[in-house]
Amino acid sequence: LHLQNRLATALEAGEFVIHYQPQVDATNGVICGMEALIRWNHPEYGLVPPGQFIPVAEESGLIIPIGEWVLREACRQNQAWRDEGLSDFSVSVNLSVAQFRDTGLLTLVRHALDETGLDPHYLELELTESTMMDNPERLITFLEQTRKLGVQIAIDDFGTGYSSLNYLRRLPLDRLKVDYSFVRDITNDPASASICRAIIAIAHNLRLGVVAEGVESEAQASYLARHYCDSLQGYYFSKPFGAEEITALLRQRE
Ligand code: G
Ligand code: G
Ligand code: MN
Ligand code: NA
Repeated sequence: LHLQNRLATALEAGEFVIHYQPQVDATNGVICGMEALIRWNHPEYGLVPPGQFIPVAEESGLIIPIGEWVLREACRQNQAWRDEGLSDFSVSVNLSVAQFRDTGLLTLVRHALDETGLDPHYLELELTESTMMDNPERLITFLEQTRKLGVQIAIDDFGTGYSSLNYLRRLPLDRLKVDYSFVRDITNDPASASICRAIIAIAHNLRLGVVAEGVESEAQASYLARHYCDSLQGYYFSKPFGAEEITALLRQRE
C-alpha cells in the first residue's frame, strides 16, 4: 500500500535503476546480449525487486511512463557502451502486457531509438506468451511494424504459456528464451532435459535463435551447449549488475 503511493513519485525522484545481466555465446563464452532488469532503489527499503512493484505499476498504469524510462535508459546505455567500443551486442527490454496494449508503444520505441542514436538492430523486446496471446490481431500488426523497424523480438519464459506452435510459425520473431524452470532441472530430470532439447529444436526449425535463462552450473551450461543452444544467461556467468559494474566487467574482458 505504502509502495503504491510512493511509486508515482519514484520516477521523478530518479529512484529506478536498471541492472544488466549478460548473455553469452554458448560456443565461446563471448558476451552477446544484455537483459535490462529494473529495480527500485527505495530510500527506506533499499533495492526492491520488480516482482514487488511491476504488478502494482501495471494496475495503476504507471508502467507506461516507467516502461518508457526503461526503454530510453537501456538504449542510451547500450549506445554509450557502443561509443566506448565495449558493446556489439543487443540490449533486451521486458515489456508488460499493459505496455503491449498501449497504442503509443511503437512511437515510444522509435523515440527511444531516435533520441539515443541506437541502431534498432541492437534493441530486443521481450514479450511473454500470455502477453502475445492477449491480443493476437494487435500482435501481428505490432510484429510487422517492429520487423520493419529492425527491432528484435524474443518470447520470454518460453514453454510456460500456451501459444500454438502453428501460430508461432507464421510470426516474424527472432528468439525464444527457454524458461529457467526447465533449465533448473536439466541435469536431474530427464523430462526437463527433453523439453530443453525440444525447445531448441523448435527454435532452430523456425529459424529462431534460442537463449536459455537461469543457467546456474557448469553442468547445465555444457549440456545446453552440447545440444546447440545458441546463448546462455544465468548466475553461472553473471548475476544482473548495475551499469557501472557491467562497464568494468566489459573493460576487463576487452
Ligand atoms: O530481476 P528479477 O528476476 O527480479 O525480475 C523479475 C521479473 O520482473 C521478470 O519476470 C522480469 O521480466 C520482470 N522485469 C524486470 N524488469 C522489467 C521491466 O523493465 N519491465 C517489465 N515490464 N518487467 C520487468
Ligand atoms: O524476464 P524474466 O522473467 O526472464 O527475468 C529473469 C529473472 O531471472 C530476473 O529476475 C533475474 O534476476 C533472474 N535470474 C537471472 N539469472 C538467474 C539464475 O541463474 N537463477 C535464477 N534462479 N534466477 C535468475
Ligand atoms: Mn526477461
Ligand atoms: Na524469463
